[in-house]
Amino acid sequence: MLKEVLNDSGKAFLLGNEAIARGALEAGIDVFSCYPGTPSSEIGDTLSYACKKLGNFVMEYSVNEKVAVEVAAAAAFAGMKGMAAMKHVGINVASDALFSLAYTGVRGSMVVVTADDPSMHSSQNEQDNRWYGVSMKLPVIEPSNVQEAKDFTKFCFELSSKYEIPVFLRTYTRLSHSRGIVSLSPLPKKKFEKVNWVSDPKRFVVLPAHARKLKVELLEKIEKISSVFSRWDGNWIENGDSKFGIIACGLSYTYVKEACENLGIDAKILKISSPYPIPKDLIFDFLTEVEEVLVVEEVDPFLEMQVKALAKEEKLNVEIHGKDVLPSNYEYSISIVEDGIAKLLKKESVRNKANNLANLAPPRPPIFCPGCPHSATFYALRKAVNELLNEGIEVTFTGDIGCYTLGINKPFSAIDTCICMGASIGIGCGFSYVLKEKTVAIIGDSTFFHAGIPPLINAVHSCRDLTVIILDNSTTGMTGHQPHPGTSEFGCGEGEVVDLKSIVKGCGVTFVEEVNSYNVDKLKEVIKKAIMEDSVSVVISKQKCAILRRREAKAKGKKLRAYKVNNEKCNLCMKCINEFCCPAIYFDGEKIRIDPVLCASCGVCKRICPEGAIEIT
Ligand SMILES: Cc1ncc(C[n+]2csc(CCOP(=O)(O)OP(=O)(O)O)c2C)c(N)n1
Repeated sequence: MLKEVLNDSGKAFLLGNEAIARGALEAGIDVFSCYPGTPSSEIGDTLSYACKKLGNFVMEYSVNEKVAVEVAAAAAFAGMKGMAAMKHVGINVASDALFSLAYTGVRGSMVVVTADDPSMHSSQNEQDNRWYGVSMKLPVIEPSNVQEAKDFTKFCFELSSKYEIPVFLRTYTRLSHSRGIVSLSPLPKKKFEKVNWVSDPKRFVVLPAHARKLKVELLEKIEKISSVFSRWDGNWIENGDSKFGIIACGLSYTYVKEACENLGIDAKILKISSPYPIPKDLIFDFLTEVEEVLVVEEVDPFLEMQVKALAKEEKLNVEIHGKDVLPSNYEYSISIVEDGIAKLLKKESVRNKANNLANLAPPRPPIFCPGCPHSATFYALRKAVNELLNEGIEVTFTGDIGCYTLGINKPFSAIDTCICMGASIGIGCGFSYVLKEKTVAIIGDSTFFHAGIPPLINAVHSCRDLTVIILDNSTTGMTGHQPHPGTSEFGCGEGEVVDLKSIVKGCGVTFVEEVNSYNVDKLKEVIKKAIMEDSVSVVISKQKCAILRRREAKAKGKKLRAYKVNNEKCNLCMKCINEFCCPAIYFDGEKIRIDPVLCASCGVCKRICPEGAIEIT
């Protein structure tokens, strides 16, 4: 629980992400920065809470992951303790800084949390960020339970400080979002105090001449760390009674334990919590004691390849398996691991039935919330493009990542592409070169600040014919309502609000109009006008996220007044259901009704009803 994160000692029932935050607090963190993204977001939300309560460290929700890493790195350059957290794809954004940070190293300590998402519960891809460890030459630590999540975070700070190197802590959805009882250590009594900068350009200015020397030092550091990992108690061997061994990493370790029990086998197990650099000596010892080994790890054969390479290098006579009997995609489960082991040992798998029961749950695809301003924007957009289509003007939609990606669904069908944050405008620039249709790029406010500004400048500079609709709901909605530069908070206090419209104008856009999203008639007209422009046009569709409106009303003791249908006037044309699709409006078989509990009082249904049959209660 959030409050328990600040307990002085004893035990607490924590979410994996809360445990990571607690680990950072126990380590005495000075500066924390993040950009939200599932499954990492609660690390930032917990440290934002802790920062306001403790006041002995600083934190910010940065504009994007690259900036987050740079902010934390600056603290570590100055001899302090910095940590940055993000989802796996955030590391792609931050990677430019990270590759060179590996060279400079740090004076204090720096931990970078990468939250991977096997099975893509809430992500556009399933990239395995352990590879970043190899290519950047940065250590990767991977916990397998909530206690380890806390303890290993602390360990990452210690390792980073000792070897003056940034360290990755790799978590993943199933750990970040599960709860467990965690034994706490006391929080250090510390103050936050500024320090003086000690200049060392040979280290912190990566000119080629400096970088060449730093690269050699980096290789030496990583070699040393590999031997440290062979002695670290986060990696260990469990002796079994057979010549069959299993090497397991992360959550797979816990699956392996149960799968072996279910199958009644007593395998030797090597638990690896440092997938990079691998503890070579420990793995060597393990391989010499077995004849056949199965490497169990989610997603890529990352350890498997390294173990095979080591066995070949050392000319060991051992058969190594992994992805030949286990899948390279999606999360594992006890039954998947059990099947893999059984297949290899030619045993009958005693399948765990829980997974099959999960399949019985009815599918519940995500939908816009009642009163979501994005529904109103997509309603107006769909109306606008239908009217333009009648005039022979066709439109393509480039989408972006956020709640508004749901505009892909019927009846709006207004997302043709979605790749990564900011790509709506970048792909829109490209489409405007090659497509006959007009292009509309749809992007959220947080996403615009994160990655939308450079492509907008690009569009203006290269004279593109492109309409950009910025959906400004004054929050980073999809990840849990974190602040962004367009809002008044920055994580640890009140900040300066950066005006979206001024930025758009500052990028050189001359057609910029801001419209209340709920004013669907005006919005439709403005969108049509914007699309008909032959240059870059920007429409800012502005209205606070309905969940926040509801919360604010509640906090002020105000009750939102629900709308209702006057069934005398309603002629069952179904436009409110078929064209607007508000989850609060339904047809009960005879009449259209509005669920007063769900209604968020946006009033859009009243505006669009041709019969004037919707009234405020
Ligand atoms: C590089 C990267 N970082 C973070 C995320 C997680 N993420 C998905 S959408 C989004 C922002 C959503 O906010 P906004 O653009 O304001 O749209 P809203 O959800 O409020 O409609 C974030 C942070 C991501 N997909 N990629």
